[in-house]
Amino acid sequence: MAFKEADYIWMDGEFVAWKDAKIHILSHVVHYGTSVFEGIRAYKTPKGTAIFRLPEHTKRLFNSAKIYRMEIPFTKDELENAMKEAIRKNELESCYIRPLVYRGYDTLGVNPFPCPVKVSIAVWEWGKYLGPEALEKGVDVKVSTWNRMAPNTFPATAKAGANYMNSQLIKMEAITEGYTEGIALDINGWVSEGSGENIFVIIDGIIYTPPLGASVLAGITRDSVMIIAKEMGYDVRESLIPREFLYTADEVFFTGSAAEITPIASVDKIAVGTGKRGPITEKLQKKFFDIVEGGNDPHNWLHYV
Ligand code: PPE
Repeated sequence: MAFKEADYIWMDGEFVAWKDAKIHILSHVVHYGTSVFEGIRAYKTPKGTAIFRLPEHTKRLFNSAKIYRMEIPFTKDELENAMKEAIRKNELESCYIRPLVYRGYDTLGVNPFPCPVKVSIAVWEWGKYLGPEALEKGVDVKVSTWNRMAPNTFPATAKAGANYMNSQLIKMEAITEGYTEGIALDINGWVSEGSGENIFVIIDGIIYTPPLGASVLAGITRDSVMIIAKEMGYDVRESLIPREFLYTADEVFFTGSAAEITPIASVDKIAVGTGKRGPITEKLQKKFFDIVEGGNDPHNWLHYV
């Protein structure tokens, strides 16, 4: 699944050709993982291309940078305009947007302060994250032998590149063993999240998701689904989730900008419910896509480019 390359990438205020979007091998980020980033989708709607919850993503990017003492040399407005411009410049109707803030080239050594803070924005067409049939059929997952990071080690609510080394361990183990994705427990053994998704569990009509204290990213899709579900009349609870609920739940699904709302068909080869997409998951998906693709947007979550 190689890139569907676009034409231009925005780097520090200018557009460069996709193939020329390069940095020096001794950039701080290459050696020490010194980056924070975002993942955002823009959808084709009846009224044109729109970016989903752009200010919320931009805010999270700036907060991630703040945690790592990186001063972004652009304003939020400038970056939001650059994201829109990148979509127009590449003439994309729908795409994924990847803003990246990183420490560049100056000197090596752990101390990052001498290295300049750089910013890039790439956009490209990205299909269904967990496979073309995942949204309808669901995915088979395993509980990872790897835990999510402990509190006060790697900050989980910062979307930092380095956190994704943990995600890669979870993902590689899952793939190697024939699963599509892994679910990590937190350091105390409670359900945390997927390698790149938040998780929801439905039991007797009540919708549960782990609290932010369970080493999860404060997902923007997670937040959107909680809002939508409450509006649809469901009882939505942030609650510690014991591992075994994954096996006995009626429905389990992932959320994420890339994964959208993806049902989970089985966990550790135990079928979730009937082993098919559950009815509440389907209703939430329908509502979500009615907003992002249908353009029926009561919350003003769509930002037209
Ligand atoms: N947890 C993790 C660890 C995570 O990476 C994501 C997004 C989420 C939860 C969901 O957050 P949100 O997108 O705000 O709803 N993962 C991004 C990167 C995936 C990748 O492979 O790269 C994404 O979905 O864009």
